[in-house]
Amino acid sequence: MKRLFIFPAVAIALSLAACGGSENKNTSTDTEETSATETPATETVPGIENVEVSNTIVVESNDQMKFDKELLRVKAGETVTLTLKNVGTLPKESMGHNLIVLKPGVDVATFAGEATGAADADYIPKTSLSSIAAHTKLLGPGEEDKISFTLEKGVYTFICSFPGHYGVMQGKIVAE
Ligand SMILES: [Cu+2]
Repeated sequence: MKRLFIFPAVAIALSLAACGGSENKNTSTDTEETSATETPATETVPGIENVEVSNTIVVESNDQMKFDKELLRVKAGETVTLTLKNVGTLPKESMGHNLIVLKPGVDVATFAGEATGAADADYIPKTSLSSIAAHTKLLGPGEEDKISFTLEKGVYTFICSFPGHYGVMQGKIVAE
């Protein structure tokens, strides 16, 4: 309940700040504690120690909007062969799947938003090609696609870019 009473005070403080008023003697101290420290460059991926290193990967996708693997571990600098299978039966137009490996540091939500607008390009947004390390084509039921690529050391996020899927269809590839 306290929040309800604090709120108007914050609103007043904000409006004073917005006006650039000279009477800012009560400058709030609570803004200072929000200075977050950046996460370290080497991301740790919980559970990756239980995954075998393999550069030959088969991932299944299904009508439940799921990948059957969410953690992959590969040798950096060597060719990775990845096969994506769509083992579902629903039509491609409503339950198509692909697998896109994003470069480290790419904002997943932003990328997925761009992809949603790229229906005519199988949800591979031409405006964001520089964010993509590798990708399969968009698969309908019973289809599969095999791709080869090489990753430098790092942690990569992979997603399905079909609209609405990336939230649950995503995982990590650790190249080491
Ligand atoms: Cu999908």
